[in-house]
Amino acid sequence: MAKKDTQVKPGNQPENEKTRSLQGHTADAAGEPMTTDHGVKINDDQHSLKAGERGATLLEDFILREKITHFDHERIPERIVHARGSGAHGVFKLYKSLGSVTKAGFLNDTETETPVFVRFSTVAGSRGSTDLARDVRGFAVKFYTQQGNFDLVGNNMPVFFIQDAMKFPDLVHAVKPEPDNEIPQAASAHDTFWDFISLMPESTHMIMWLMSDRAIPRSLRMMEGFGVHTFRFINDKGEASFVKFHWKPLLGVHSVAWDEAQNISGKDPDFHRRDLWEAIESGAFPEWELGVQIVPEADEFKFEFDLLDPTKIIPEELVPVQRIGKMTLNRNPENFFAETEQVAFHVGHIVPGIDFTNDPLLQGRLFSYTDTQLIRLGGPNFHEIPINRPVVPVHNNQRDGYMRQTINRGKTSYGPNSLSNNDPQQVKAADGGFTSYQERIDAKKVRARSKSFFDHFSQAKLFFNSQSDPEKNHIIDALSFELGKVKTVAIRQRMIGILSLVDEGLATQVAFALGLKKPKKPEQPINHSIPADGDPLDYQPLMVEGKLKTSAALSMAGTVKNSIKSRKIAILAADGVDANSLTTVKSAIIAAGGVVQVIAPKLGLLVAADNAEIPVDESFLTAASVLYDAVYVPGGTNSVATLEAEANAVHFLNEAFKHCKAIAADDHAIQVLEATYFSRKLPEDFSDETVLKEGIVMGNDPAKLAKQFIQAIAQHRFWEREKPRQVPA
Ligand code: HDD
Repeated sequence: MAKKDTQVKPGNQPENEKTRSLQGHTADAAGEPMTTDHGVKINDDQHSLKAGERGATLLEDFILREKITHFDHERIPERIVHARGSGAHGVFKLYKSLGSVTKAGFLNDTETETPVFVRFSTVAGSRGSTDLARDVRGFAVKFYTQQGNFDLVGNNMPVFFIQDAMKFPDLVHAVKPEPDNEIPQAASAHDTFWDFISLMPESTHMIMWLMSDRAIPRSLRMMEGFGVHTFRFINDKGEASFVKFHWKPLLGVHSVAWDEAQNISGKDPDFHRRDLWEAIESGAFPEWELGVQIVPEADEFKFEFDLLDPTKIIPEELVPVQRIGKMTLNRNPENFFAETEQVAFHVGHIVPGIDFTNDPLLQGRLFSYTDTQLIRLGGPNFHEIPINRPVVPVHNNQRDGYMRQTINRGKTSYGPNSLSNNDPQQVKAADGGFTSYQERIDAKKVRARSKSFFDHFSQAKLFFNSQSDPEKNHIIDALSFELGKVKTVAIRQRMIGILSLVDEGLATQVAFALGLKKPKKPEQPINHSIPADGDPLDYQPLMVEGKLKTSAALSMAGTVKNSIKSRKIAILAADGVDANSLTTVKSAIIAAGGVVQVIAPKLGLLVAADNAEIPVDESFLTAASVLYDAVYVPGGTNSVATLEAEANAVHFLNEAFKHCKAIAADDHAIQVLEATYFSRKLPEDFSDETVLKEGIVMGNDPAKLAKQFIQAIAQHRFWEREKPRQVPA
């Protein structure tokens, strides 16, 4: 058993059973001679073999041919969805045993540390697209358990666009760049997506999530994860219960502003990937608690919605989330392609103790994931790629195929056999052999959807009504932006009709932004998922008034706001800066776990007023306020005079204000703030209370100022500041 397997390596990157198993496949060229792929030492890798110095290149040049051929074949097809992703290794540790509901070993033994590999992703964009697209984020976790691999292939939103896998290719075709001109990249703001959505009322709940700030996370480390479907837990008596999986980030759930997201896409399209990488390199290991909502099988029909419908959540008020363990990501991959690109997740990778339900979206996924790996990774042996191998031995009668690595010994590759003692042997259920849950089925074969799936609006309303005012405004803005990019007015109008079934105010405000008439509530939205012989009246959505009006867990407003760990803070300075004013605040932020960068007109060293030399991390040319969580301006007469006259410094502050970030300045730097747009809006006092409300700190005592600033940064954003919406930045 892999007990307490973690050892800290230099660079804070611990090893575990899985990372050690990968070591057997690594290569390190340090100090080694260069060879061909076949081990022949190479004398000249810089020149091709020619007939004379100016002569034609010779076909016999096997070194040239090998180098170019390998290069020509370097790329594999990118994932059809979730192409852009970032991965990390880590461990999962259980807090309390779930033995009464599941026999899954890694959910029973609190001593075991289970190695994991996680890949986060955006959905629509290509491999090289920006991290900050408005999109769902994939949250896929591979647990390398002692009973084989369990993959929890989820998203950062708990519901999905469609109820049946049959519609997945339509959804993806609609959201991907349009087929004639391949525009736009990594964006849902275009006609085909909204055409499809406006004809698919079942996607309304998901659209509320997608238009919320959940779609533009501050960091991959600050988002929730969800298994989405209802799965089954099975205990050692063969009894089943339903389960929904959640990941709760210990840093809280935080997002950026849309204007900020769009700017980050230009300034640093790798923003999330870099953030994850740097956090792990610096030892600020990202952590999530695994949560479960468990529903006894007997309660299957006690809800207003169908547990099998993937467009529904189970509100936490109805079934609380039990936090049962913690995942820590503590090691970056060594090679992006070998690990993050070649990792193959599959909702069908389950272990004894976990089983599927009949959610029709889940059922279709069970086919799709192996199928896609066959084309993406080139054949049936993708499980042998080091990142995909379980940490337990693999024995069966599967053989051969492209790129087979295993050298299976012996004469037999069939069963039953008498020549090899009938090995490999099947395993009794009591000894850990997988047996499927014996669900009773007595049904006619039909192409149909259950009427219990026909309420498309009550949870969309629940989500919208649970948002804080700034969050509601962001949803209105997002819809106005997205539909504003749609060229076909009829599509915009149709969407307004759908929105009016969620909230009249929402629909009215979006209609206003689009210059459309106040929406007329459609009597019944037409559901276009109707079979050729179906009667449209049989397919109309049901208008259900949900009993629960709001659910606190759906808003990000109440999330954890007690830490600035790994937050990035900019200090703007120039020659002549007051070293005490700078270093006191810098040291306090670092002590609180924040990351500080000094930004100056040029790179190199700053000479402080007392002649101390202070290293510069970024110049105004390479940095941008959107890449930071907060900004501080220290005192020092010459530094302040330079910054006041530096348009980039003033812009930096204006933008930080516009994006509702914490801003601090030494009293002696007041003239820099006076050069900003928001000088008219500076608070009248800097009491703790005002600072926590306004997010702006000033003072002449750097230690006190640092304390207040740190509290303000922990609040993440001061969204109330957006109200005037007039800041030019
Ligand atoms: Fe999927 C990839 C999550 C529905 C078919 N999906 C993929 C990834 C995630 C999800 C996180 C990326 C895995 C990685 O990092 O390699 N998918 C979801 C969730 C869904 C969902 C949470 C709904 C609840 N997916 C879904 C359906 C189908 C697919 C209904 C097809 C019927 N998904 C795929 C795929 C992908 C994939 C085409 C592309 C790359 C891959 O599988 O490995 O098979």
